[in-house]
Amino acid sequence: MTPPEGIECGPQRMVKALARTPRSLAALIPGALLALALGGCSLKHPTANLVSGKQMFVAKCGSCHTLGHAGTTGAVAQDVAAYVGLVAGRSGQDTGALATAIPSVSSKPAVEKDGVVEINADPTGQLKFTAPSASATAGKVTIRMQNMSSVMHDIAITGGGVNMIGPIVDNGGVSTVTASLKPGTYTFYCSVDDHREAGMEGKLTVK
Ligand SMILES: [Cu+2]
Repeated sequence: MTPPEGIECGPQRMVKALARTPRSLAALIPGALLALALGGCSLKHPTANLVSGKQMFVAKCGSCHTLGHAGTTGAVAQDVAAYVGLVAGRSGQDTGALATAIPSVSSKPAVEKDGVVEINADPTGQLKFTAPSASATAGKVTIRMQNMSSVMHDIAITGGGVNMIGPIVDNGGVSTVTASLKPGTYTFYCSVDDHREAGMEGKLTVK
């Protein structure tokens, strides 16, 4: 069967791709080639909808990452594609260099000091706050969130009739909300996209 226009495959293509690949990526290549070999040249994939994947790549990633096949312009996406191709069909967790590629940021409950609770965004860009939970004394409380990453976040609080959302910030920006809080349990979260669902939320206990 001849592959559809725009889709290259076969051993020669793989050798060419390997020759162009930076040495740092070489370790990823056997797995990526295996995935290609298993996937053949068709658009069928055992676990993913490739058409939907391309549409989402162009809509959400294409402004920053080049992928010739998708016709997008920006910085090179080969590394991203190689990683995703390697792990997409696999279960379990990354091992070796990949396991430690994203540094884990210390995460401990935030405690209010002089009316301010500091809950920062994960500086590596993960959808996490640096505190999984927080506590404060009743009264005027400011939640201060600094975001050193390039992923846009805000800080928001909800509960007990309080609903406040701070400004969206990135690259070192600070987002704050200030509210008069009675004793009780509140939820702090990031309201950007689906960050809250992804894990950017926690409980604020006020006593
Ligand atoms: Cu966020």
